[in-house]
Amino acid sequence: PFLINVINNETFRAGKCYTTFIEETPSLFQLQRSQDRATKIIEFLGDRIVNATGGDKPFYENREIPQFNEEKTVYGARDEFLKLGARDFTQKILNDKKLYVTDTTMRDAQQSLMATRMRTKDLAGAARATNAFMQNAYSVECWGGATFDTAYRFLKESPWKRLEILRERMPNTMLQMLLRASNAVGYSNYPDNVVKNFIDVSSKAGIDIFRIFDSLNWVENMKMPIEEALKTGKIVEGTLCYTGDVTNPNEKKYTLDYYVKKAKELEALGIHTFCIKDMAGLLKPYAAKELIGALKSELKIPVHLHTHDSTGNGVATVLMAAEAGVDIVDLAIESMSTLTSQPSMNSVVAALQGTDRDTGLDLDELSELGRYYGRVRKVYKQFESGMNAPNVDIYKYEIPGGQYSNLLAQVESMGMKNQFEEIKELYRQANELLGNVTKVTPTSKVVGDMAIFMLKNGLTKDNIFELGQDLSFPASVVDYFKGMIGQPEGGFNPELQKMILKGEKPITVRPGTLLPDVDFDAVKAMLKDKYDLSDFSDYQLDLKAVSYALYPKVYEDYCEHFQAYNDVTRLESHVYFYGLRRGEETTLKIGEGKDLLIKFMEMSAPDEEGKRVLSFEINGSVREVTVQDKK
Ligand code: 3PY
Ligand code: ZN
Repeated sequence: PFLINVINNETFRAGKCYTTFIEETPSLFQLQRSQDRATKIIEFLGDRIVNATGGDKPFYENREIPQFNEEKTVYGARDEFLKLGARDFTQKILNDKKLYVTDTTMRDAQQSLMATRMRTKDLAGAARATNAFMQNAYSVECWGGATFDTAYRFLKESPWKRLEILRERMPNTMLQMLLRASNAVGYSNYPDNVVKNFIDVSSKAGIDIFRIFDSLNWVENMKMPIEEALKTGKIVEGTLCYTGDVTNPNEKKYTLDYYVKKAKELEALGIHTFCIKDMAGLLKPYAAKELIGALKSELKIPVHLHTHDSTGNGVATVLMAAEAGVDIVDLAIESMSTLTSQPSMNSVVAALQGTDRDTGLDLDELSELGRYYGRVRKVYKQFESGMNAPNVDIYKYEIPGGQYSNLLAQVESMGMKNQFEEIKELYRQANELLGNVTKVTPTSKVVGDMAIFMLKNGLTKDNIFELGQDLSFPASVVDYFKGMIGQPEGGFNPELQKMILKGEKPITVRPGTLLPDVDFDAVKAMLKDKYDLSDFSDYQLDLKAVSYALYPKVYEDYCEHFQAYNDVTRLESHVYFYGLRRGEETTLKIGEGKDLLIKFMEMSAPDEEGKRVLSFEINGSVREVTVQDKK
């Protein structure tokens, strides 16, 4: 009976793949719409039930979203920003005593704790309450960094749709994103026109604050994105990554002078605020006091501090920075804080209550949000790093929080679990060989790849010139030495560069100047041709073209998934990751006033080809699907 369905619709078969497609082309779907949706969804669920991995499957039913007083008028930082504009607003906060807070829960906290797997549905559940509770805060970091590609890649959802939903639910809140300068939200340099286009459409899609950093603190790489972001009228935060230790008398490179000099270079480019991005949690409390003190006395714009709590010193660092006059700090809601994440917002808010740096945030409200995230977090258990205590080794190895767990997983998958101590030491040595760089996406990956390569090939910093001559080094390491990420402070080790490049000539200019522009008209024409996008506006086409330009394969995989299974974003998260348990029901809203009640009934044993038959009840009638058991 469901032969005449979406799958067999010619237009659809040609490749329609957008989450709003069905809503926007109702004529195609009127008749078979719910039946088609049901078929696709149970095919998706069947696959998850049979093939999902991840050990103990956590379940989270009875979604309870945080409560807040919906009657109360909210006047947030965004209202003030819209009234005053970027320059006047940021200059005004310079005069405020209160410590402004950025809530990182929706971006960096979930990126650092659970491999960026938090789905839009769970973020959206917190959004309205966040908008109300953060009215005295500075911003909510909710987009950019790794969230862009992981949304498509692992969650099969559109990051643009996420931004649209969050924008709509947080109208009074400044939405902040992390931009990796010429790497945009990717892992390598993009042509200039891709970066420019991305900034332009992100601004139109609702971003208020662009935090822009370069993984080598190479100002040359940051100029163009900063200039472009300034053109949007939004707030532009120039950022330097922190490494080393400014209080170490032996520190020769990453000294107070280094940071102050570069911060002033960024200030001269016209940024509105300046940020120290301590991605590995290396900024010790007394170092924070010195560094923030120096920056505050030299800069005429607000200073923002971003740190991680991997060493357990995060709250102390933030409080010392507050003492030294920092204007804004990044913190995460309690149940999503500490360890590889940001220090706890609740702790800092409590610590400063009644002082002249009181944040103006309410602890009961933060607890309400904390309880929500605490419930949601359980579903993501399989993506957590397993780090359950702070670790001051991080000061020695300088491994960013998110990478620490990744490296552990990589070493485990190579069957070398008991060599984790060795890999940490090799990471330290690899960093030295690469010229003692700031380690953050993508340079952190280069150092990590080099360390793994050294482990596999028995290399150390002492024997690498002897044993490394005939080896071909990982692509990321070769690219780094070619200058394709940029120029490191102090330059490359020439001997190592020669050995790794094997005769290839490195570049010394900004890589973006050498990459040919992407022809966006051609991309749009190709997408239109392939996916028949006649129903979409120019703006929507721009978003799709930028996604394709950044991640062609990941984006098309997402499109194919959409074709096969339709929109999976409305499923509850445990259902999305694991399917349903036998006898479990889920309600799926498929349109205004249209719900599907889906119940998983039975599953057969696999036949000789490994196929299982699963039966579901959908709004009372039984349907079966056959699923290949891939386990
Ligand atoms: C990112 O680039 O995603 C980061 O969070 C870097 O710290
Ligand atoms: Zn971070």
